[in-house]
Amino acid sequence: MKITKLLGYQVLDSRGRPTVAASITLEDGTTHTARVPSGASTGKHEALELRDGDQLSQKSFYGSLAVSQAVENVNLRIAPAIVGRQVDLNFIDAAIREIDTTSNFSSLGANATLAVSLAAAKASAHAQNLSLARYFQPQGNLLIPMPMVNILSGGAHANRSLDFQDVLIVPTGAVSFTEALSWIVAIRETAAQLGSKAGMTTHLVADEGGLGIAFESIELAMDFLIEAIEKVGLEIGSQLSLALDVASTQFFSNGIYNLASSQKSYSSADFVSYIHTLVSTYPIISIEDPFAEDDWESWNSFMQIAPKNVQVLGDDLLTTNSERLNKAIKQSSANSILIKPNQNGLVTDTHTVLKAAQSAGFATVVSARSGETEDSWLADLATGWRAGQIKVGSTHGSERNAKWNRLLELEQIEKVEFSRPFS
Ligand code: 2PG
Ligand code: MG
Repeated sequence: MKITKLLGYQVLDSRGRPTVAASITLEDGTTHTARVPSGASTGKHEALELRDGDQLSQKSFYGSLAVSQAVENVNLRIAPAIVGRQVDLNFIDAAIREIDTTSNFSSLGANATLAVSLAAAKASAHAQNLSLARYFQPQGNLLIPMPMVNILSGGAHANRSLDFQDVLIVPTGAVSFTEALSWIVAIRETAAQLGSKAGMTTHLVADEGGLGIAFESIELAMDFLIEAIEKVGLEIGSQLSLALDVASTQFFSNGIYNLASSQKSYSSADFVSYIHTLVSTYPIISIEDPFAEDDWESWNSFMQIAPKNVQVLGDDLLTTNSERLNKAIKQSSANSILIKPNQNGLVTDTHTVLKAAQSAGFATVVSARSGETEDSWLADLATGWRAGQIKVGSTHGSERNAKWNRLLELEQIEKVEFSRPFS
C-alpha cells in the first residue's frame, strides 16, 4: 500500500511542552499517527532531541523548547523521500538513515526520525491487517512485560525532593499483569494515605505520576514504602521487591557523588561500597544508573561484587546504543539495559539493540520517558518484542495509564504469556 502523505506537526507532552507528531496517510485513506516522548534526566550519549533553542525562539510562544525545526525536517526532508513509496518500516528507516548520516541524528533530530519511524510501524501494521503488537510479533505469543512501577519520585522529576530519582516496585509474584497492577495501585494509594497522616506533602505529583514526598535519605524513603507495602498485606520477597533508579549522573561532578538532601559526598570507590550496602540491606531487585554515564570503572567494579540476583540496569550508561552496549557486554559493566526508542532514533535500530542485549543474556526493560503523550505504542512494542520488563512511571496520569491500559487490553484479547523475569 502506498504512502500518499506524511505530515509532521507540534503537539504537547505531559509536561505541556511541545513534541513531534507524525501522521502517515495511506492510499486507502487511513491515517496513522505517532507522538514521541521527551526525557528530563537526559544522558549525554543519547540521540539528539532537536529543539529550536534561543536562535529560533522568537518564532513562537513555545520559545526555545519549540520543535519547529524538527517538524520542518519531517515535512521538507523526510516526506519527499517516502511519499509515493510502498509503506514499509525497513525501507523508511533506511531512507531516514540516508538523509541523516550522523551517529546521533543531529541533522534531522531524533524526535523527527522516531516520530516518522513509529508512524511507519503503525501504518505498516495496518497495511498487513495486524495490530501493532502483532506486527512486532507476527507468529509467537506476545509477552506481557513485568512492570517496574514508580511510587516515590525525586531527582529531576520532583524538584530534587530526594536525591535518587525513583523508588519503584516490581510485583514479581503476581500471576498476571492484571493482578500486578492492582497491587501497585493499592500500594500507591496506601503510601499517599500514610504520608498525609504523617503530615507529609503528598499532593505533589511528580512528572511521572509518583508521589513527590521529600525524604532526607533513600533509606527513609524505602522504609516508608516498605511500611505501605506491609499495610496493604503483601509480602516483600515472595510477592514483590523494590527497585531504584539512582540517575546518579545528575548528582555526579568532578569525580564526586554529592547527595544534597542527606548532605553526604562520596568518591567513586566509596559510592560503589555504599550502593553495595544498599542492595545488600534492602529488598532491592534492580538498580538503575547507580553510577554516572561515563564512570565505567565504578560499574565494572560493582558488577564484581553485586549479589547475583540483582539487576544492574544501564540507562544513561547505555542510551539504547549498540556501541555502548557492546562495550558493557565486553567489560561486564551491567547485566541489563533500559530500552528507550527516543535515545536511539529509529524503531528498527532500537530493535537491533534489544536483540543484541537479549543474545548477550542481558535483561531488557522497555521504558517510557518523563515527558510522555497519550500514545500507547510502547506497550505494543514491549509485548511484541518480548522485552520481559517495562517501566512507564506511576499509575497516575493518562499518559502513563494509556500504556498500562493497553497492556491490560492485550492481556485480555491476545494470546499472551506474562513475563516472570525474577522467578
Ligand atoms: C529515566 C527516565 C524515566 P527521563 O531516567 O529512566 O524514568 O527519566 O525520561 O527524565 O530520562
Ligand atoms: Mg533512568
